[in-house]
Order: sequence, then C-alpha cells, then structure tokens
Amino acid sequence: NIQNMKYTTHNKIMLLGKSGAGKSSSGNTILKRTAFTSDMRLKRVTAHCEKEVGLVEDRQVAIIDTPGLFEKDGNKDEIMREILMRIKLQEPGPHIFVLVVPLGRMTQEDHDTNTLIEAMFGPRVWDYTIVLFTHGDRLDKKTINDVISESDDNLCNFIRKCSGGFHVFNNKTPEDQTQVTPLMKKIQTLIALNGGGYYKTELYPRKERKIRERQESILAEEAASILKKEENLKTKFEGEELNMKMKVLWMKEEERARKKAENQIRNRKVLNCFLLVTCLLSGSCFGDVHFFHILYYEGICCF
Ligand SMILES: Nc1nc2c(ncn2[C@@H]2O[C@H](COP(=O)(O)OP(=O)(O)O)[C@@H](O)[C@H]2O)c(=O)[nH]1
Ligand SMILES: [Mg+2]
Repeated sequence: NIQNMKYTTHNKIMLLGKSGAGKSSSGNTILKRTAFTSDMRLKRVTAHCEKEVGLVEDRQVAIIDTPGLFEKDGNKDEIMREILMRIKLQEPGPHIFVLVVPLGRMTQEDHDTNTLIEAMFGPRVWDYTIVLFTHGDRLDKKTINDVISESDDNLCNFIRKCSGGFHVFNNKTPEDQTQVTPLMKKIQTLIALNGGGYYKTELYPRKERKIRERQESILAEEAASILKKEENLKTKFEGEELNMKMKVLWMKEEERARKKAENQIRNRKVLNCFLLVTCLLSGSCFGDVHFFHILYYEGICCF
C-alpha cells in the first residue's frame, strides 16, 4: 500500500519526439533546472534515456528524457529498444507521454516519428499523449490556438487523436512558470481520464507484450537467486546506499531477463518455422489443425 501511495502522488512523464525537437529543454523548463543536456553543439545529445525527478507545484514528478527517434547516425531499432528497455517492470510505466514537436508545419519526418511511436507502444499510446509545441517564441503576436486553427488537416487530425490536447512552451524563457502550470493541469486531467493508471504491459503491441510477459516469468523463475543477491547486499550496505545498490541489481536482472526472453522467443520462432517447413515438405501434417493452432496461439508463427 505504501508503494501504491507513492505511485499515485508520483507522476511519471516520458518525453518523446524527433531529435532537436526540444525534449531535453522542455524537461528542464518543467523541472526548473538544467536536469538534461540540451546543447546540440556539444554533440552530447541524449543517447540513452535519462530520468530526473523534481517537485513541480508540490507534486513529485519524474521525467524521462529519450533519445530522438531520428537521431543522426542513430540506429532506429536500437533507439526503440533502448526506450522500451528503460520502462522497467519493477516500476510503473509512464502515466503520460509528452510528444514534443517544434512549432511549424507537419513534415514527413514528424509523420514517420508518429508511426514509430505507435509501432513501439501500440495504438493506445495516443490515449496517454499530450502534444507539446516548442519554439513558442515564434508565435509573435499570435496565440497557439490561432496557429492550430490555420494549420493543415494533417496536424489537426493528428492532434485530434491525442487525448491530452496540446500546449506550447517557449524554452528560451524557462523562468516563466506560467507556461508550466497549464501543462501540469492538462497532465492531471489526462491522468484522471485514464483512471489514474499508467501505460502497462497489456497496452503494448503483441511482440513487446510477449517479451514482457516472458521476461516476467524468467524473473519469477529466478526469484530465489535474486533474493539471495538482495540479502547479500543487505549485509553489506544500508540506507540510501542500499537503495541504490538494489536499484542497480534490479536494473541488471531485468536487462538480463529481457535479453534471455528475446533470445527464447527468437529461437522458438526459428524452431517453429523449421518444424513447419519440415512438416509441409513431408506432407505429413496437412490438415493437422492442431499443429497450426499451436503455432497461431503461441504467436510465433512466421507467416
Ligand atoms: N528558440 C527556441 N529554441 C529552443 C526551444 N526549445 C528548444 N530550443 C533549442 O533547440 C535545440 C534542441 O533542443 P533540445 O532540447 O536539445 O532537443 P532534443 O534533441 O529534443 O532534446 C537547442 O539548441 C535548444 O536550445 C524554444 O522553445 N525556443
Ligand atoms: Mg535531448
């Protein structure tokens, strides 16, 4: 119950969007400090997901900054895997996705970014999404509503899909907290609309769901040995240091379990393809409904 209390007061927000959109800067504006590196010239743009916490209007908020989905020299699949892997099984997933988009016309790259996000998290992702426009300084004398009402159908249709609506930030004036307050209100409304829940395993696409379920079984099978490692840490450390060591232990165990789950699923797929081809070639199992049934329901069929 203590855990539940912690989770209900703690809002976890994941920033998504293409590189250079203003994710790190927006994270900094929300947290009122330079929590994430955002200077593009340093070439130290976000390569891994980073989590930072802070108090925003008396509410504990955790922000996860992610690598841009169109990072130069970045491998798209690797970035997607990095983002998915950072959403731990042992902690609740994000309550909200904030899709960061620089103000302007919707480009093909924006469209492709949205396709990637949906492929990664599944079609329900938009129920948990707020669009955050950056470069509010470009608005001049217009309001964001003026810009949206004048914009093309693509953008309007896309915003319509996102249950949290939209908001605008000028990250050049991060001290202006009057822009953060309405965003936090929109986030609270959307969290309420989703029943206070976070983005959970059931909402992911089939492949990711399978990996997560398998990963959970692996962790359950290995619970005794992980418990032993925890006990060992408890004899050596205490307080905050113990907490840190435990977190690192779980991070490593989860990553190991994920790799194992991915390998098991891949191997089973290969094996089943092999069995299927063998069967078809020998002609022995035509009409063997049971065999196809197993393949289909295991979700490992490759046709
Ligand atoms: N003028 C202006 N520049 C911004 C704004 N938000 C971000 N930037 C700049 O855009 C660049 C990319 O921002 P960054 O936060 O690193 O983008 P990320 O790759 O999505 O994390 C940086 O040089 C920022 O200073 C904004 O609202 N207005
Ligand atoms: Mg960044």
